[in-house]
Amino acid sequence: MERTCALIGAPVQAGASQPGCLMGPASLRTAGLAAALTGLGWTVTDLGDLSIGDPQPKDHSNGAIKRLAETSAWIETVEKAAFDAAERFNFPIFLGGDHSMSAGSVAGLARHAAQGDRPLFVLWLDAHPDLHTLQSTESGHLHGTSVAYFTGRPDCEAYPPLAVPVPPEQVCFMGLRSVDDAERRRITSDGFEAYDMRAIDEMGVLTPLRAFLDRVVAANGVLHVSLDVDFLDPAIAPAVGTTVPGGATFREAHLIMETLHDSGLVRSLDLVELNPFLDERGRTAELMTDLAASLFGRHIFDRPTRSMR
Ligand code: 5AB
Ligand code: MN
Ligand code: MN
Ligand code: MN
Repeated sequence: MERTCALIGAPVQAGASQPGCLMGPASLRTAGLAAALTGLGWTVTDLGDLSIGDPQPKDHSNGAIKRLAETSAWIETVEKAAFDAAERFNFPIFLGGDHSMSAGSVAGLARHAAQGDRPLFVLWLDAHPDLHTLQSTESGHLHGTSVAYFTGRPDCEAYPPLAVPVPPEQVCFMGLRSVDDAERRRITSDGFEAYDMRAIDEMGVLTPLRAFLDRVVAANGVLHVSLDVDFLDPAIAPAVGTTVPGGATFREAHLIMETLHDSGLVRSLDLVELNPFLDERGRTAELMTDLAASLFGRHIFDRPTRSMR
């Protein structure tokens, strides 16, 4: 099987609570992401960084919202880039950038998957569910709205029109530990699969992950993984503006990636929210790179794996 991978940088930080994510793609490249994947037998093409023009400011009835025009322009640009990359490569990796980037990457990938008549499933590894609409966000930081957008919730109309929404039943959250009231209500009412950190403490990561992967297989789906730095415990991943204590450990995170690799279901990945200004000697960038390598098949001993399906 051909193993072509594309790196697409999206240095967006308009959606974040503080500046710095702009440097995320450069930091992941510096950590050696391309070489790590090449070493695992993949042909890696670095498509460089996307950019947006200078969008006209947009007003919104929710006065808390910050930098709507820029975020919208990024979503539109990343959506197109994601569709194109999925067309040309077996495995696109999107280098954020704050998590608003994923509103675009998931939307573009869902449009591409629909063209091949396969449902797109999304594994959202994050302390937060990012389920605010443009009405419900109180902070106004738009990195907290991506999932609401790509699942087609109302009150996201100021964003670009969405071609193919991802049904909430096709989204699985793991690692939740900071959930706002409006988000909590949506998780229960809309049928998202959600595992908070207590569930992971009680069950470990494999039981919930396998339950979700079984559903992807049953639906003949393809899987996208969106990895927010704050999924990880801040003690091992300090380079993020939204640290929440009690996150995933080093081995929990690697075991998820190793299991995802063995499933053969994953077709695309977001590495988001890395803020290199807050890093310590590059350790968070290196950890994110190593986690990507585990997803691409780095392992200690051989085990039976499935080829991409
Ligand atoms: B991230 C919060 N829910 O709306 C908000 O890091 C945090 O992409 C959003 O997961 C965090 O501001 C967004 C309090
Ligand atoms: Mn195609
Ligand atoms: Mn997030
Ligand atoms: Mn988060």
